[in-house]
Amino acid sequence: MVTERPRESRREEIDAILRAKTGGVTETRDEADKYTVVGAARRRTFANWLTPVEEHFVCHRNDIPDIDADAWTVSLTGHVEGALSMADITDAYPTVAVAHTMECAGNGRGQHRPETGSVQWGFEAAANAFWTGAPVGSILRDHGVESAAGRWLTAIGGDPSDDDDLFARSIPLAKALDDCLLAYEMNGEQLPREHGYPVRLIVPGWYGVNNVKWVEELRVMDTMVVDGALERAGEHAFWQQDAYRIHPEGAAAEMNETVETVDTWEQLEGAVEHPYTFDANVMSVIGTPSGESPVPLETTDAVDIRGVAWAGDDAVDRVEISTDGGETWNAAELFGPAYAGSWRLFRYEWVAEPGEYVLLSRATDELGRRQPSRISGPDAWRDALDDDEFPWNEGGYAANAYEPNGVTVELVRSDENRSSE
Ligand SMILES: Nc1nc2c(c(=O)[nH]1)N[C@H]1C(S)=C(S)[C@@H](COP(=O)(O)O)O[C@H]1N2
Ligand SMILES: [Mo]
Repeated sequence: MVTERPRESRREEIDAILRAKTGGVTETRDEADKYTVVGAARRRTFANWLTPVEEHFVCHRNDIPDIDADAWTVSLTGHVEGALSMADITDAYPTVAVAHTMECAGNGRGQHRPETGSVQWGFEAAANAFWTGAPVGSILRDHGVESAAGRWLTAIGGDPSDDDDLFARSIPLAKALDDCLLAYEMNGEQLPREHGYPVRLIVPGWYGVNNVKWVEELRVMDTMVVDGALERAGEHAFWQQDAYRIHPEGAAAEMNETVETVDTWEQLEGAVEHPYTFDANVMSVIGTPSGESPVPLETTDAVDIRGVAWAGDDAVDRVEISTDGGETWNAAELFGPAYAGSWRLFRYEWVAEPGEYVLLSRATDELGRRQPSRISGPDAWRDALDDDEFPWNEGGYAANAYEPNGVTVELVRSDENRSSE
C-alpha cells in the first residue's frame, strides 16, 4: 500500500538538516528517495556518552510538518478526554529529563545478505541525548487514568502522509506511565523541527519508531492499534502491524491486539510469531580508534579502545573486546553514567604491536543475552539464534550482530608516523 516514489521536497529537507547539523551527520538514501535519513558521520560519535544534536541521526517517512506551536494541541482520547496546549504541557506538569538511547530499528540493516529494501544503515542510526518534558504518567493520571491493567497507549504523529496512513504507534500503558515523556527540549535546546517540534513522545530504551514525533493525539485503548481502531480517516495500523515487524521473506505479519511480552528478544525467541520492534536488543559500537587514520604507537603505549553499549529496557552486564577478529575476547570496563534506557561507555586498554587489526565489541545484557556474531542466511529464521546468528528478516529490523565486521585499524610506531609526514 505504500507506494515508493521520490519527492521534490525531500532534497530541500535533507539539505536544511545537513546545514543545521554542520557536518556531524551524513545522508543515506533509500532507492526511492522517500525517507529523509541522516546518520552519524564519524565513528567518534560512539566514543561519547552524550550525542550532540548535530551528530544525532534523523529518520522519518513523511515531510516535516510546519507547526505553529502556539496553536498546537495534543488531544487525549479513548479512555481519556482532553486537549493539551503547549503551555499546558510545559507549565501544568513537572519538568523532568531522561537520557534515552534512540536506535532506529533498521540500524545494522546493511549487513543483511541478500540485501533487504530501504535505507542501508551501517551502525550510524543510534544516539544518546537527554530529553526534557512532562511525564506522560502525570498527564494521564491527571486525566483520570488509575491503572495500566493491560491497556495500551497509541500516539499519533501530525506528519502529513500522501499514502493515507497515519503514523500511529502503540506502547503498553504500563510503560507509558512508568517512564515516558512528552518532550519539548533535546539536550537543553528547543526541540529541532526534524526531531519532532514542538512535542514528541520519548520511550526510554525502545527503538526509534516508538518515539512518535510531532505528536497530535494520545489515545488510551484496550488493545494496540489495529485496523479501524481509531476515530480517524485513513489507514490506522500500517506502522504498528505491518511495517517494523520482524519476519522471514514473503511472510505477512499477523495482526495482534495484544502480546504476551514486549521484550523484543523474547519475541524473537518465539513468544510472538512475528516480533514487534519494541525495546532495543543488546548492542555495542566501538568509537575509537576510529580506523580513519593510522594510530601512532610508542613502545610503552597502550591504545584506548572506547565505545558504547546498550540493551533497551535491560542493563548492560558486560562488554568484551576482540583485537583478532573474534578469536579471543577480553573484558572491557564499563564506566560513566548508568541510567535506565541509555547507553554505557566502555573502555579497554590494548597493549599492542604495530600491525593491522580488526577490532570487535560484543555486549551481554543482564539476562545473559549476548550479541550474535553475524546475520544468518535468509532461510534460517529463528533457528539462527542457536548458531549464534541473528535471523535475517525481510525488513532488516533489530539486527544486533557484531557491528559490521568491526573496525580495521593500523598501528604504526610514532617515529614511522613522523617520517611519513
Ligand atoms: N511522526 C513520526 N514520528 C516518527 C517517525 C515518523 O516517520 N513520523 N519516524 C520514527 C523512526 S523510524 C525513528 S528511528 C525515530 C527517529 O527519531 P529522530 O529523527 O529524532 O532521531 O523517529 C520516529 N518517530
Ligand atoms: Mo527508524
